[in-house]
Amino acid sequence: MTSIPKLRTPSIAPEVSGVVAVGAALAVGELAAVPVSPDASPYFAVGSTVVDSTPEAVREWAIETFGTSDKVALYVGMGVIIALLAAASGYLERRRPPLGSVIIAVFGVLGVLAAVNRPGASWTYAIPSIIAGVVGVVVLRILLAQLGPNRSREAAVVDDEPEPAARAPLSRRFVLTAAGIAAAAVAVGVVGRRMLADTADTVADRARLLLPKPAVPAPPIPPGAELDLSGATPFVTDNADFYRIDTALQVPTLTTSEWRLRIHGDVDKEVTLSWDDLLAMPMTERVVTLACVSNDVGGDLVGNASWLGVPMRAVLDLAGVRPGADMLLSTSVDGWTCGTPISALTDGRDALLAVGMNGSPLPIEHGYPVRQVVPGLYGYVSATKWVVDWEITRFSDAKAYWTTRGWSALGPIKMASRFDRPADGTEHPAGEVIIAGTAWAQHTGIERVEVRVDQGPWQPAELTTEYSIDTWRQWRFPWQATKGEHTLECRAIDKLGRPQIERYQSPAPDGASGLDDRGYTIT
Ligand SMILES: Nc1nc2c(c(=O)[nH]1)N[C@H]1C(S)=C(S)[C@@H](COP(=O)(O)O)O[C@H]1N2
Ligand SMILES: [Mo]
Repeated sequence: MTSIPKLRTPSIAPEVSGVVAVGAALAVGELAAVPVSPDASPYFAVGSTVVDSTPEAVREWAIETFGTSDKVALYVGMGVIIALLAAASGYLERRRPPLGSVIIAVFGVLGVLAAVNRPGASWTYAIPSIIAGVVGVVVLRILLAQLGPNRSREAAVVDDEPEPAARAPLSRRFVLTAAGIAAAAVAVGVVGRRMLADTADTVADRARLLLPKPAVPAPPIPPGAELDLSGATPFVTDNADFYRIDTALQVPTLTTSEWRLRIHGDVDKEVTLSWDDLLAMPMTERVVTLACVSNDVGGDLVGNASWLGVPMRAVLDLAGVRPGADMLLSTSVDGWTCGTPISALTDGRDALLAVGMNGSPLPIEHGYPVRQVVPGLYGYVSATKWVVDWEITRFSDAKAYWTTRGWSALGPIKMASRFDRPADGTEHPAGEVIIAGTAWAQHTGIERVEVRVDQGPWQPAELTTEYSIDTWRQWRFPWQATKGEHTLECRAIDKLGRPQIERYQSPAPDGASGLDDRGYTIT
């Protein structure tokens, strides 16, 4: 066996380890903040907190001294302080373990505290700092382990002078490991920072945006459309509660000035729309219930929102669809594709190229700045978010993302009804128990909802006021519950008199069918 060649020990190996470890931690913290928020980055959360809590006098002094580069000065200053503390943590971890690890862990805790206290932060803002702290400690230990045993520890206790022996011979492995980790950290940090900067631009763009008033506003929601019962589903789903489904690992970030929609294929003339072009067109506001094909019986991958946008038909007319074309193949900025029947965009229903959701610009994860919403079709064949390209084509010529993965090319939403309250498996005293739920039959409308107890006769539930055939409808069923274990089922009947399909089918390939049920114990 050949031994690893020993190099002469530079006296700064433990300090270098500390700096590399903390650098790697901060770099990973940047990347980990990407799916959360720019404000969740430990470095910037702490930096912003320092800025926000700086006394006015100090701030004025900083602005006077550094001018517009006051923030740069702050971050450089922070960098220097962090580097010194990082070096100290390496030194201490070598001589008094685990003191260095403790310092890094304290950094992590400060990051967590700063991040979760940023405006609008949720608990998820803590994650990047926690990951960063763990990475920092692990890297520090890996690097110091490469230095071999610290033969001076006992000696150091006796004689507090740093001993030459405290500097164990440095292996080539240490140099390679430290350099490798440092290089990886720089790469990870640069990528993370760039992605955060893109997100920050889009966040700022969205915050500045003022949406136009609709030329055609949505009819007001009658008070009777919503049940006033705890545990019942609100008629309009808050943006923060709206289900999110997409293939994007990293939410696409696109500003309004970057956005374009190119319309091509079987058209009379190719057209490219800019944001200003789109906003110059009259806007329509519509309340539409959106559902995911993956929503299983009783599931909650369905939501109802007020959308503001330009009718898709008006946009198609700018280019002119040639006869024979039957599919709109839309593509998002991240390359996801979706095939929508042109008939569903031109038959008079309120298909929108939407820019607003419940009175605000689209949330970034719901497609900012522009997405599609088509009543009656599952999201995978209609609701392209971050949409940038429309190709007019034919179903016989093109296949979209999910169709190539075995899902049906056409995806009309199947009628469904579900229980919302009380929760499954709960206990209630005998007597009246108010059961409530939701039902939808988009673009046909709900005529009736029925409930049966223990496979008995179907009994009518009370329906809330209908808003439109494109929105879900809440229902309630005052049940005279008797002692024992009971199973309740619900079903909807649409305006064409068709009952919901009772036979269970799982979501693939074209949406689930079957009856939702709940079990209750009545005492
Ligand atoms: N760009 C893009 N748009 C997309 C998807 C996607 O993966 N990428 N998923 C679709 C699916 S399957 C559904 S159900 C809806 C969900 O929209 P939401 O996340 O706003 O609720 O978006 C649709 N639009
Ligand atoms: Mo979906």
